[in-house]
Amino acid sequence: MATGRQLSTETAKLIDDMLQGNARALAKLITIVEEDDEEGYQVLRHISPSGKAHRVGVTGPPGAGKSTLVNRLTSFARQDGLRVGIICADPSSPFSRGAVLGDRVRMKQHYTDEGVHIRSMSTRGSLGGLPSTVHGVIKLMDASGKDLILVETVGVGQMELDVMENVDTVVVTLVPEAGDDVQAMKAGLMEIADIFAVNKADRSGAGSLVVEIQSMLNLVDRDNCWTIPVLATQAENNIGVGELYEQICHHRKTCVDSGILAERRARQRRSEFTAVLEKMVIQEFTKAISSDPRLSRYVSRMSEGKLSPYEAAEKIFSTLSQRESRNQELTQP
Ligand SMILES: Nc1nc2c(ncn2[C@@H]2O[C@H](COP(=O)(O)OP(=O)(O)OP(=O)(O)O)[C@@H](O)[C@H]2O)c(=O)[nH]1
Ligand SMILES: [Mg+2]
Repeated sequence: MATGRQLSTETAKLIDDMLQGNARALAKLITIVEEDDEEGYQVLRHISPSGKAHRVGVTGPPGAGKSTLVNRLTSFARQDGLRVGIICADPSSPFSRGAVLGDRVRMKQHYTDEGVHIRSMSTRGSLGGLPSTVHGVIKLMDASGKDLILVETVGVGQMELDVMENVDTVVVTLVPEAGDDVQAMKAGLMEIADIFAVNKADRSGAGSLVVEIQSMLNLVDRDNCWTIPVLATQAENNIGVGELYEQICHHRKTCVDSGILAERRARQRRSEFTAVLEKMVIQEFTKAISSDPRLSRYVSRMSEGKLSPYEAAEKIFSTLSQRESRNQELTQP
């Protein structure tokens, strides 16, 4: 990571265009950030997101109706005059095969709306969820002036935690018939949900699931300034989605007023800082190791099992630290 490097003129122009509201420039910048290389790093370094956008995660089991809900929520937000960014997980996971095509159909009306930017992201690299670059994409959408950013994830496992790291409000979508899967996921979902939507409430069992979640919530100790609502929705028929939209806005306001949003943002900044630092350190070390036969030898001996990974890392770390302090002594007047 050559931190001193400047942006290429071409990318600098894209950033200018994006700030003027150019959707193609935003799309291109997202691609650059998704690549997760030097240029992507430079883009994220040069943009300054306002942090104004409300980031909402919509998560839940495959096929729960998340995209249909996102589509409906987008319509409500557009009626309020908000500019919307949508990020959805690409169907490289076996759960959501064909989702992109499906999402295109479900979100058809918004594809031609200039106030809406829809982006599917590949799930490569992270199990079942969005890649780590999702945070960068959220920042780009924020910098481009979106007021609401909806992030849809297929919520199984580690994913919910990733979503929570990057958003302000988490909507967990469940369906009546999900049965045992839901049972297994519930404990984890209780921890992260700010709002529950029991979707497909046109089917039987929705009412009892709402009651069940409410009684489970009574046992969980969460922020006392926010009571987690459990709503029955029918995304398909646009029933209950208006109330969900209102609760999302209400949650935002509560978080701002109580200082919870500031806390969440501080946590997000810390984790971003750690991630950037980790990446820099690893890149610097990798470069130093490959250009120094003595250090490379530690790595080979470690691979051969002659040195433990701990010993190899310690030896390399102390060699490089000593070298750094010698350099500092030499450069001191
Ligand atoms: N009966 C009923 N079907 C619904 C409702 N909402 C969505 N669906 C249907 O459920 C199916 C899945 O909807 P999606 O919105 O693609 O669900 P998803 O959670 O985004 O799915 P993945 O992204 O593949 O995990 C579609 O056929 C929808 O038409 C609802 O309220 N009731
Ligand atoms: Mg979907």
